[in-house]
Formats: sequence, C-alpha cells, structure tokens
Amino acid sequence: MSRSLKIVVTGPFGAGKSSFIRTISEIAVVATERRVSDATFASTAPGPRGLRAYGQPDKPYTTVAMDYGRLTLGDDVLHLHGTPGQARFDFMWDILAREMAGFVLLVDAAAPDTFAEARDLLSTFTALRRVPFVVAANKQDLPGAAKPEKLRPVLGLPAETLILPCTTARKTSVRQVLSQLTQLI
Ligand SMILES: Nc1nc2c(ncn2[C@@H]2O[C@H](COP(=O)(O)OP(=O)(O)O)[C@@H](O)[C@H]2O)c(=O)[nH]1
Ligand SMILES: [Mg+2]
Repeated sequence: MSRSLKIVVTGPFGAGKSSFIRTISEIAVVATERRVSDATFASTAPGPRGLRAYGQPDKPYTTVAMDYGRLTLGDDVLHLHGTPGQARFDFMWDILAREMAGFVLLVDAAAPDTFAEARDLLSTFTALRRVPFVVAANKQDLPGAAKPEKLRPVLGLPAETLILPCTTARKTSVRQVLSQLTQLI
C-alpha cells in the first residue's frame, strides 16, 4: 500500500539538515515569509546562531528558510521537513511534530561540542511524539568524524536505536538513512 509520510529532519545548527533535504528532494526547497516580531531580531542579519533574517529593522517581514523536500521511495512518498535550529522557533516544533510519522536526528559527527544539543533535541522530540526515529552520524567524509557507534553512549541511546553513517553530499547515503527509517514506520 502506498503511504504519504511526514518525516521531520532535526539536529543542531550546522548538522547538515538543509543539505540532507536538498540532496535528496525531487522538488526545489521552499522559503516562506515570516512576520518579524521584534526589531532586535530583524536587525541581526545573519541572526543568532546563523539563522538569516534578510530584513531591515523597519521591515515587517523577513525570509526564513523553511526546509521542505519530497522523495518517492518505493511505494512511499516522504515529505521531509527540516527544523529551524534556533530556540526562538520552539513553537514551530509542535507544528512540525503534528502528524509526524518518524524523524531523523542528524548529528555532525565531527563536532563534539554539538552533541549535548543533539541529546536535548532528542528528548524534546521523543516527548512531543512517540514515533520511530533513526540517528544519522553525519559528515562521515571528514577525517575527525566519530563513527556511528561512538555516538551511542554520548547521546544516551539505547541498544535498539539505529545509528547510521551519513554523508549528505551522497544521495545513496541520504537515501539509505530514509529507507531504514521508513522500514520502522
Ligand atoms: N563535509 C561535510 N560537510 C557537510 C555535510 N553535510 C553538510 N555539510 C556542511 O555543513 C554546513 C552546514 O550544513 P547545513 O545543511 O546548512 O546544516 P543545517 O544548519 O543543519 O541546515 C554546510 O557548510 C554544509 O556544506 C557532510 O556530510 N559532510
Ligand atoms: Mg539549515
């Protein structure tokens, strides 16, 4: 039976979420206009932790990159939604988590200083909805990248959680991660 699955791609800023979705998507990435709620945010371009606000302080709207991509995988159509990596947009995670069939936690395996945040994101998402997920140890092409199994104790993952190697530049690698996830759904 064919399925339409909403998959959320989450992970710390710089983990490779946008790259992951861009590499595999059959359609172009979507950007939306968001109302700027305070001048402080609009005046910081790029914004805190790199989220770009392409706006002037007096402009009511700013463009926030919303990662959305689509992939047909066998009988399944995957709708991939990336999370914005900024605490300010926490409210969006609730929206993103609605009808989520599963999620990918993307970790920059070469950036140990982001592991604590990845662990926090994981607790946030598992608390939002109990759905299948996989962890992708990204940037395996970098010499300093931790091997997938190294992340298990660091992220406090149980033995049954799948931790897969990933390199977002390679389509086959991204596809493999999503294929493993859909098999759990
Ligand atoms: N070497 C390497 N760099 C990557 C990989 N995936 C993403 N990057 C780079 O990491 C940076 C952050 O990626 P991005 O997709 O913007 O991360 P996001 O903040 O999670 O959306 C960019 O410079 C990417 O080119 C990967 O698998 N290997
Ligand atoms: Mg991004």
